[in-house]
Amino acid sequence: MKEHSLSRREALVAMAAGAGLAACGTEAGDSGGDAGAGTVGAGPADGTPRAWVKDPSPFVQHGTNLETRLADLDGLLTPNDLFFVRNHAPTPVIDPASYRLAVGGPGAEAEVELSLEDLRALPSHTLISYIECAGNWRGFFQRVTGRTASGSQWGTGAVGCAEWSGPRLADVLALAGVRDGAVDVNVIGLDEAGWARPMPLAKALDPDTILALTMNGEPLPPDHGFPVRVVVPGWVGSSSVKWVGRIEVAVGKVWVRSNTTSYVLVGEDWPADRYAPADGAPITTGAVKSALALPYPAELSPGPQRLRGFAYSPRGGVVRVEWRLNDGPWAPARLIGTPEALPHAWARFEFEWDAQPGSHVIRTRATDAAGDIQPLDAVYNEKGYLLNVALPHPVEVG
Ligand SMILES: Nc1nc2c(c(=O)[nH]1)N[C@H]1C(S)=C(S)[C@@H](COP(=O)(O)O)O[C@H]1N2
Ligand SMILES: [Mo]
Repeated sequence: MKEHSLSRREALVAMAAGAGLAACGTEAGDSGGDAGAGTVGAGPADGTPRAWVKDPSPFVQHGTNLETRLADLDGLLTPNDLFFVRNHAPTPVIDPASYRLAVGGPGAEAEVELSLEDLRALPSHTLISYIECAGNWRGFFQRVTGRTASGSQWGTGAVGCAEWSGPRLADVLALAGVRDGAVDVNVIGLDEAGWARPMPLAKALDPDTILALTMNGEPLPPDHGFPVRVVVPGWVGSSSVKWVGRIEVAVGKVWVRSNTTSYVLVGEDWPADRYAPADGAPITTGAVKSALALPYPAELSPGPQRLRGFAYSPRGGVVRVEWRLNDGPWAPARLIGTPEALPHAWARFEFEWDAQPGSHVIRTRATDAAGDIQPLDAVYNEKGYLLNVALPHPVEVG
């Protein structure tokens, strides 16, 4: 494998040298991201500007974003058509023939360019991983802390679980060669936002950090990053940069929008001076959570029935889910699927309930492989990230 990588890298370096590599600039921020691709703008055939390509009708719309209704989901894998969309700018439509991925930077030994064919020719790694936006559940801050957090008022549906496959980021970095002094790897998108999220070299080299070319066995849909997105299991969704155009290996810490002003914890508990140049604590991993596959609030008929939901954690998956009716005792729910086999996937859970007429509150709480459990009290942060309180879910039975 190593020899293969080396000879391939030499070939690519030679190729890149011949082509003059004009596209490889020094852009390390999150405002550019125009390296080597044919971005041709967004919008459906009728010319109506909108932020996504997929049919938005199954979703709850929040500006440029689409929230999944968890009640529509059933199996382990979220169908591509029902997977939530979090877009900081409209979905770019990228021509796969002219697409190039640029890899380089001060921490790399060479600047290389890879076509989609080059990426498809590399050894492919497949994994099942959930992706959740750090702002998922933001809309509940008012209810559980008495204070509204700023940003899209998501319910429980900025999360989904899919099977991803593509080359390991480590194998792609090896084609450019990583220098001894490399510190951060910044992954930069080709959308108008130039969305980017740096990660430490060790996370970039994690065997489960991949450049996904497929989602649930199909080429990535446009809204989910076609032709290439990075999947960073365990880290919040903002790290899984879509429409990757450039990968920059840096010799110092890289500060961009996604780790200085967005996706940072801001509030009394996170004094800004401690985190400069960030406004607060930059978020990496998500939190252990569980949610019912029901509308919020839910309306149910009386009588015995089975309720179900989804539970997930970045720390080895979920090992236990409990549920509680109003102020009653916690009772175990059944878990479907083993976290040992799929450590990055979400778990499904279910339990039976003999629903009595009236207004109820159902809470669920998950415990993960590391022993973390969802708290009963929420901690407020101004931008509304990582809420994982055992969520009081209103259920009207009539
Ligand atoms: N290029 C790019 N990548 C991006 C984003 C973006 O706006 N642009 N949004 C990020 C955020 S905040 C999230 S939560 C996930 C959402 O992935 P999805 O839209 O495939 O569900 O993509 C991440 N990757
Ligand atoms: Mo996000």
